[in-house]
Amino acid sequence: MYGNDFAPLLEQVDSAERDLHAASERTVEPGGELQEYFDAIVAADQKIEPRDWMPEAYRKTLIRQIAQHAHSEIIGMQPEGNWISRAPTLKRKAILLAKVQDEAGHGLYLYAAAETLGISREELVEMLIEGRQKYSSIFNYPTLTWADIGAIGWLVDGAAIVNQVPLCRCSYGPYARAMIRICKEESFHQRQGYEILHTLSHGTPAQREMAQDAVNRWWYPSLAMFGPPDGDSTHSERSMAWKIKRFTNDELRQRFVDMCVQQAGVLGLELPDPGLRWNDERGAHDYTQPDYDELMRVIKGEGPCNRQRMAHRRRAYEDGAWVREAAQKHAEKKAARKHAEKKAARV
Ligand code: FAQ
Repeated sequence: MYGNDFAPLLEQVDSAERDLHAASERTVEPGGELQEYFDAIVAADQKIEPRDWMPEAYRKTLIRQIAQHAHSEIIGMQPEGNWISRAPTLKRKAILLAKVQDEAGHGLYLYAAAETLGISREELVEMLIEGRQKYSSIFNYPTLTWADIGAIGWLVDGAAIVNQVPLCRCSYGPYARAMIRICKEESFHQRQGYEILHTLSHGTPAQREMAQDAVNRWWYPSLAMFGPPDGDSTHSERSMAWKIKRFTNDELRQRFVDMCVQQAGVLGLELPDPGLRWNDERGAHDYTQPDYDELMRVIKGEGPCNRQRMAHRRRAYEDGAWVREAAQKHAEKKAARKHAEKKAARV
């Protein structure tokens, strides 16, 4: 039922994990300048770790990308959370609840990975709330029907996996390790969305129509998730030289299109692109590009739901202030008690 493109993605994650272990057993001879050592580690496909020297621009790029990724996971809970109380069955509700909780977990791994670069979680959350850091454009579109939950799983999680499997080989150790764990979970997310759409597309004519409508609305925003075309991508060249990114935005977008065509066939749904066709010469599908002006407008805050998403996030942050204060006081009391016990044991 799933088509044949899911297993290879998971195999790639397993292979990245094996290579990560193997690389940690190879030694790179230290010596020379710090920059030379950094370059040698990256060239040898070993990992830069938090204790290692790294160029300031590398550190800043990682903070920007990992933070944007973490914020996306947390804001991404909103469009799906919208359907938890309206899921059609108890089973669907339990699955969706678990998925949304997984996204929260991904956000936490990623904030923790960013913190290893010398920035605190409080600073990162404040930067999001003040609009100084971004989150993925995709989460500024509304979820109008239950089929949108299927389309998010299939297309949005699908695009996320295609983008993130190569990040399992990122040169920064904490990010690469977080991505291995996240990708294993994301592959389930994609399957659950696919399964929702499969059920709807094989249901009543009204259900089928709902599934097709959702795919029509989510297709181009999902293509835009991969970022601007290579010619307009400001960070790709440098990020690829540092082996943070392993493929360009356009390469990954193409990979996603090729994967979806086969899976749409199994679903019996159409991808809403009259220009979509196999190109023998390129060994890939030709397709219509998403509207990149729309992408830029959404990134700048002009998407259909930007204001709503940010208002909700700010409110949640303010409402949670008492929990953070209570947890902080509890931690202080615990530390003081431990300190007193240690002191008493010494006398
Ligand atoms: N949205 O030079 P590039 C998920 C910005 S997680 C917003 O090409 P780069 C799981 C970019 O930041 C989805 N902004 O940038 C889930 C830069 O701005 P700046 C998130 C975008 O970094 C599923 C400028 O445009 N995934 O879905 C977007 O080399 C379901 C120039 O672009 C990640 O974050 C965009 N779509 O490449 C959760 C993966 N595209 O900072 C819940 C990690 C570009 O200069 C439910 N990130 N920009 O002002 C990446 O792989 C990269 O950061 C890219 C962008 C590929 C997104």
